[in-house]
Amino acid sequence: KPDRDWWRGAVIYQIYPRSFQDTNGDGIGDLNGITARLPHVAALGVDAIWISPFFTSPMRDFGYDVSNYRDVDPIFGKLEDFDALIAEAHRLGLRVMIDLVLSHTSDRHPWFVESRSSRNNGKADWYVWADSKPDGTPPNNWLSIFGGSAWAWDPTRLQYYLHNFLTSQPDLNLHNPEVQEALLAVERFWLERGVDGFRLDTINFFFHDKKLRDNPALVPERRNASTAPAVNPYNYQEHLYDKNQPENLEFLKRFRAVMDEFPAIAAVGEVGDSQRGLEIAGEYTSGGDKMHMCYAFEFLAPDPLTPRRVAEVLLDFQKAAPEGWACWAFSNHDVVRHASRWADGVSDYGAHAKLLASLLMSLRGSVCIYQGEELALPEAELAYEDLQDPYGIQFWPDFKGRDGCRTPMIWESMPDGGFSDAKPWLPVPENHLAQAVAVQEADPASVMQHYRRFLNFRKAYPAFAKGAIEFFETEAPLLGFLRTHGNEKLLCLFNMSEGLATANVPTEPLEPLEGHGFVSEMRDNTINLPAWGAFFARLA
Ligand code: TEU
Ligand code: CA
Repeated sequence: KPDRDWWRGAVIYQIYPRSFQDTNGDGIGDLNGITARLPHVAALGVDAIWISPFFTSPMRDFGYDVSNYRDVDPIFGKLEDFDALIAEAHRLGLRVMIDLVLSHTSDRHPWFVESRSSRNNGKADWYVWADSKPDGTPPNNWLSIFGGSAWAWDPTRLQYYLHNFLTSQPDLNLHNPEVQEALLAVERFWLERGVDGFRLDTINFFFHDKKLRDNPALVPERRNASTAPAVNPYNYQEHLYDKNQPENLEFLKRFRAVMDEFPAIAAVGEVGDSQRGLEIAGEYTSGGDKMHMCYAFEFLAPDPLTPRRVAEVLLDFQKAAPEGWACWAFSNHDVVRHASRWADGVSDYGAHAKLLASLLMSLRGSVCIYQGEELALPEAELAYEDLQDPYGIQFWPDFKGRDGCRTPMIWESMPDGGFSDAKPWLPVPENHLAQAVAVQEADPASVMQHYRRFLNFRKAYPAFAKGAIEFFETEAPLLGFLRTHGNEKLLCLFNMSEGLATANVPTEPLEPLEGHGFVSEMRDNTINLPAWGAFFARLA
């Protein structure tokens, strides 16, 4: 009988297909490359993979601009290659989640080509079109995340169209029921093809205010927990009308109803909002009739990861939605790799990476880990000439874009990292080579082996995946919490610093757990944690 609840507390491995493994010598990763490397992913002990978009695309935003939802881009392969990928993943016990980008399409999508061709064609209302203001300026003050107004002028319709991201990523008009039907048909297409779930891109951007009201003026203090760079004015606008609209709940329910026609499908929705992200994530995952999980941005932001911050974020989420379910991540294809982002004051990078991995996988919620994170890869330093990401090109040098976390995966310690025989689409940094999979495979003390060990340890105690969480009053650098599930009560302690730390824990009998890879010293109820140390025990 299918495990409908598999997603709760699942660990999902994110694959960025362009940079995982090239098999046909064009310098770009492909689906066959993913299939070939799945044993590495399975050996880590994760539950599922999420593959960033591989659909037909002009690649202005590297696949997040889709021009055909029902086919594989020739750069990545063919539909048959995807079928083979699923089959191999399932054989290895991995579920497959694909990344659907339903909020916008590419401007090359036939829907948009038709929509922009006149004001009265069959798809005229499939995108968000509006007249200019009398002085010719855009309909309102909404901003694009990637810079400038969220409106672009179309010289044929003599109207503006909405784009929350690039001008080549026009926003679909989900207020139009035909658009909703078309998107649900795409969902069904992939479910019938055998996927186990979805990562849904930018789900809080699906609807805009129909009256196109202006957002409030920019306020500098507004910025918080944002992954977008400070130089971007988008950060300082209060997004009342361009996203997060109430109509979204009904569409998410329709999307869920289709998933529920199939056994054991799950979706993680990406909620991009630096002001109300947790609240919205909670709303979208409550009630059991919308998203299963929401991907929140809190730990992707540059804010240092302190014990207090971890507790605050988890408690805020719990308060916003006691029934909700979050999916936490420290790194992804959009932000500076956390090994570098949180490197201030760190000298033992390996120990730091192991502690963070264990903390992430001990939190209440599901978890996404991003390719290369298991190797503790640092952010790649790229020259302007190497940049591919339009976002980085737009805001350089104040913001360097997203290429630094998208460089190729490192398999072997050789100049191309074992990624490709050709010149890779982004350079392989020389300082990544010593951290190759093959190198870490041979070293039992490596970060990669720690991910394996910890994932294996985590599986033995269901409280990690499903349990409630309760924080202790601990002082920095210590973070402590209890995970409780049925009779199982786990105490988790983390030393988030490079110095020694001492903790006094409850007087109940403690049974220290083993197999997680950390060593600490317990005398009575006093525990001495070494630098970046962790301690796990079962409470009687
Ligand atoms: O990201 C949504 C999003 O909000 C990001 O723009 C984020 O704020 C930014 O990248 C942080 O640097 C998703 C995808 O993850 C991203 O790769 C796409 O570019 C974007 O949607 C548009 O589809
Ligand atoms: Ca290739």
